Amino acid sequence: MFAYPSGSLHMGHLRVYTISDVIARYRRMRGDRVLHPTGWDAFGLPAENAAIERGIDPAVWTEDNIAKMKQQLKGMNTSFDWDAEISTCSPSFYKHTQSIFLKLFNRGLAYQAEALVNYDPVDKTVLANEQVDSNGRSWRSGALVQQINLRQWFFRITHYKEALLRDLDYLSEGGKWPERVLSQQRNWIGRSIGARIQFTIEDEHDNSRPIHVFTTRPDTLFGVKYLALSMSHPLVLQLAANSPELRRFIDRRASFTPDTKEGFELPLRAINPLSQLLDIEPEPLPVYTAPYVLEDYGEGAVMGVPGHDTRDLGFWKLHRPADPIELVVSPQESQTGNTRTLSKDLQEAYTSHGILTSVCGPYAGLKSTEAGLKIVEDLNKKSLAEPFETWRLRDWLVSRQRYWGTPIPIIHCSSCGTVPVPQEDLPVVLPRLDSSYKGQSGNPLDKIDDWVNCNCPKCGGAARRETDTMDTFVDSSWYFARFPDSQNEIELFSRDSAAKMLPVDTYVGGVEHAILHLLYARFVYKFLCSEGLVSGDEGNREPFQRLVAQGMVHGKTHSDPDTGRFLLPSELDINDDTVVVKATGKTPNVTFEKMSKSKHNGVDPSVAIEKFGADALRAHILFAAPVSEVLQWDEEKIVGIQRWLGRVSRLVSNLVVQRSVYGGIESTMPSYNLDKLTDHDAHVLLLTQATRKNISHTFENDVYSLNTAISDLIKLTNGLHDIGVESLTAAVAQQSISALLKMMAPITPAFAEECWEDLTKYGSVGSIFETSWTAHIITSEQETALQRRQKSITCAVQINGKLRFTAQIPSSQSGNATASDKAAREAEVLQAVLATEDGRVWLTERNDWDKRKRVVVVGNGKVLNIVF
Ligand code: ANZ
Ligand code: ZN
Repeated sequence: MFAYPSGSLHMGHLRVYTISDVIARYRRMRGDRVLHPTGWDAFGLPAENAAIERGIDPAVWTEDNIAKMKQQLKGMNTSFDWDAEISTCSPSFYKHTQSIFLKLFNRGLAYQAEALVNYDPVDKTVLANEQVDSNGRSWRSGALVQQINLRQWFFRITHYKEALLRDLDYLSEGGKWPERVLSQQRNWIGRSIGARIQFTIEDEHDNSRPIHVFTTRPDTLFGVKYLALSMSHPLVLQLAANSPELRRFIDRRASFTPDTKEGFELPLRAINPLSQLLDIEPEPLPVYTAPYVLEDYGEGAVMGVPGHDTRDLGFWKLHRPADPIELVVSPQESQTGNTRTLSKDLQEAYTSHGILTSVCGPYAGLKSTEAGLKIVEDLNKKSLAEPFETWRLRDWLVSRQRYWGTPIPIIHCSSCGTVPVPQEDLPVVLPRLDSSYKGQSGNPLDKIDDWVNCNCPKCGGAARRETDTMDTFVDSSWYFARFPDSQNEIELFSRDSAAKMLPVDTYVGGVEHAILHLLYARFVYKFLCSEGLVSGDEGNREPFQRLVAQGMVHGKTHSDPDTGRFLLPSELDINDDTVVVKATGKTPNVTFEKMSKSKHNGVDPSVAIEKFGADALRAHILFAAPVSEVLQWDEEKIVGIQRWLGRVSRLVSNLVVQRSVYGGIESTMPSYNLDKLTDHDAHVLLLTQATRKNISHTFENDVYSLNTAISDLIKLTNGLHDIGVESLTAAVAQQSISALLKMMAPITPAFAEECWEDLTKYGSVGSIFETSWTAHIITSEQETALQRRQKSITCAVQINGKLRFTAQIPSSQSGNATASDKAAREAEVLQAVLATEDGRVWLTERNDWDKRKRVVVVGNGKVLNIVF
């Protein structure tokens, strides 16, 4: 995902681009043709605010920021294809954003309608949501923001709702996208299958009329206790005309929270359609208007079933505390024989499916789903219900009454109406915003007369340009499709380049974009497919074939143990292993939280790069947490990575020294004479081979586990270190170390390249990135042969008489016939045990190896006894 050019990278960028860079570099080494592009999501409010506050041209502000951030990205050792770079605010890009708008318009998928916007009555301007503070006031004038209706542009994303939902199944196959993102998409699209049921409403004068509700649980129809209508239901508005009390209730709407249980009883009665169906005496039900009923969902009306719906239960208990609650569905079959289950003090609604109870007449004993279908079917015969589907997805409001966005290519003519700008007149270029805009309010475009006034493309008469610009989500809904052909002036991209490169193979980005950005991109891609611009099989018209969604980076946060106040770094006394609050001398509370200015826990990636080097940071960021999880940024832990890199670099220099002995490099599979290899050689070759297999798998299929790739590489390094280059056959040392460097190269590119250069000074084989990546460093026959001779045994290690751990060590090769054989075996056992992680911890950390008193090897290495 490309970045917003705020002016400086944040830790999230460091994380996301490290991941994508590792994948890109690995794929290139594997021989794939890789396009690893990036660009800038360059429109949006902050640039415009800079113009208002400081009189800076948004274009200049943005370009400056891009230049800075590009330097920072390069400082991260990323391998982006800068040739393909795009910026959404450049006319050469937004020309095509405008042409997508026109294509949508021509298909009736871009349209105008009235919608509520935030309006500042003092500045007389429309505000973005970000410009309204938490008290509902304008960020600039401080006025209470009003909601007014305004004609705005929409994209008809709902036209694609079925495909948007269905194709999530395709993305779910084989784990192409993470399930949590898929379920967020599913919920947002929100298809509900249920029924539309007709009740009869009677007023005080016994006039009756039908009203419809949408329900997903027609099986609970026997348990309906009331109806609730939204506050803008036509019936409610009609009644409000003659009821000041109701009017006052409706006027309080802005103060209701979404989970309020408030309601207002209307002078109406409702009749359950079941009474008509089953010919039973109708029991009139109360009717309310309630804020919890959404006006633009379903029918804007619900049937209240307190026994089986949590919100309905809360509502009922508040308004009718003395009335019974009916349970019409029960979990078990055995209870179907129960008579009416009545209760006033039901604590929890029974919201699961089950079996209909005996109150349900002819439906008693049926399972919920079956009963629901049957009830609707029966009601349907009398036109009292029909199966019905409701979607949560709404059309996409793309109008912004702002300057710094893609101009909507529409001209308003008093005789011809809404006229699209002809394709050949694109781009409609934004006029420059000079310093005179400082301190002004409203949409600057409205005031730039020589831009707004134009001629109608149809009749040639005087006309006005549309001054709304597009939501920046429109820019980012298609930018990725531009990369394969980013210089194309005529089309979005050529069919040829699209056919070669689209869809995107791997898309990496923050999980915070799980809903809107991805949904919009999926929509636009499907549209481009329907237009024939991209080919894609039905069912698989998806822009991102694999999505890697990384978790957030949280910062180390210090707060005062007494007051809970967040502390500035300057308020802390930080020593090597202690941190105290300067003022009180107490130890601060340490937590990890989302980085923010108010918590003083932000980390500037550039400063960290200066301090630790980009490669150490890249490795650390991957190592510190699995890709999908929150990463707790703790710089104290980078030393571990630095130590590792130091160790690798020493291995390389040791090998370079040894090199006078051995000549060439890059003999990937030397024809080893296995018989001549030592046990150490065998061990190292097998370890390198295993590591290579793991790493290839991780880079290719399991990017989410990149953290384990680092630990595998550290293990291999330690294995090589413990044995020592000098104890290995030169060719083996050479091969393993160059394999290690290659595996590190995608992660720590500069470091690996530098080591590689040292190693190949005499061989001169070019960049490490030009070498090939093979999944095996020895043939599988060699591997089996080595494994056979490398049989290991389990060694029980006792320290001061206590069994502490067991270790896998090589079995004895010689027969231990002589005393010197025996001594050699003892040395071998000790070395093998020390080379294990447990061995290191128990013998060198928890105990001081140099202070050992007695070491006894029993049974050829089955037991090792050490006394300290
Ligand atoms: C009766 C009922 C009984 C319901 C029960 C649920 C459980 P989803 O799944 O999200 O689509 N509903 C319908 N229209 C509504 C509106 N405009 N505002 C608020 N709520 C509305 O939810 C569908 C359910 O949400 C519907 O099924 C309805 O409550 C409620 F045991 O009908 B149900
Ligand atoms: Zn005209």
